[in-house]
Amino acid sequence: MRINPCKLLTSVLYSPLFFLIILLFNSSIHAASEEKKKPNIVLVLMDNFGYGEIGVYGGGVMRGAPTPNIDSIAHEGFQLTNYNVEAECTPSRSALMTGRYGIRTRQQPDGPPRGVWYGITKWEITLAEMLSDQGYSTGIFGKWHLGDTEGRYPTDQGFDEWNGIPRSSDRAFWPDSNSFSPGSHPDAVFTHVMSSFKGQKPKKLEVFDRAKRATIDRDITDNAIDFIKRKAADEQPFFAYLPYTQTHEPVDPHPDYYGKTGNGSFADVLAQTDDYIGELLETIDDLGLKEDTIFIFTSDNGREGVPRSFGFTGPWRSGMFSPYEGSLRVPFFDSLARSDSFKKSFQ
Ligand SMILES: [Ca+2]
Repeated sequence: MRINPCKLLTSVLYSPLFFLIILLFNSSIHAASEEKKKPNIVLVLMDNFGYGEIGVYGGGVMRGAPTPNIDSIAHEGFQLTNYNVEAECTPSRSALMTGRYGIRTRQQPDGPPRGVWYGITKWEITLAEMLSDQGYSTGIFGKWHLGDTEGRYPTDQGFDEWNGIPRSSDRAFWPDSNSFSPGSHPDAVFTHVMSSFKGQKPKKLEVFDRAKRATIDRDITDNAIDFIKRKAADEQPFFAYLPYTQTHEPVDPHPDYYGKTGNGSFADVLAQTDDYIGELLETIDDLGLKEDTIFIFTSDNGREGVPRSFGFTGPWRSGMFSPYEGSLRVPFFDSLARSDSFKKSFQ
């Protein structure tokens, strides 16, 4: 492992989820020590997704779409009611990946050229790197948002494979906008869906426009399921990170879900997401991995900060970008590996 103990100890460490994963990892190793198995980890990270969306937090049906599959994670494992993150996408994801305060990971530009400085500093030690050092296969399927230049893509920061978008979802507005001016600024370029393997330069796939926007979470689910099945066949412990995208603006449901709930696009995406989570849980169960897999569902920050936009923070004030709980207090579920032996290790 490439940890410098002095540097680590003297750093200010932050992300509660980062440490929870390490705690769960160690506890599950202990619980499964007789079998000498390492627990698989599936981490679903929602985007701009508030405290009040899921059924067990008072959302679900009240938000226009029941969420039985996501609720089931809380029923079988545990649910946190005061889990806190940072106020927007990049710092929150940076803290999650490194365990450090987002501001310490150098993800903010100091000035032009923006692209050179944008993203986690290359020498930061990520969760994916730590798990790789423990023999895990690591895959990210979805939105990275922690660097979009050479050396700062997910497969430069510890992940074995990636399929998704490097930046944020609002870039999907650009290709379909008649006010977009190509060449007006060096950064005025369309985002592409990208894919890469560790050690390779990422390939650009489709342009990330509104049509692609509506189907990308389906792709994320399919790619993650494919990854999980491949690693299960190889009996390889895995870390599957799924940063879903479609609850961030623009909220465009998949065509299969558009209008399905009759309660608007956000409810359609909520129903869609719950079905995708159901597919992931069913895949894990069908592969016989239920006892060996930690399944986490949470969000990078609360609802969209734009007042006209979608989302619900439950009883908490305001939304993302703010210092209030509507921004910082988000849903969190953990399956606790859904195994009796694992649960006993906490008793
Ligand atoms: Ca976000």
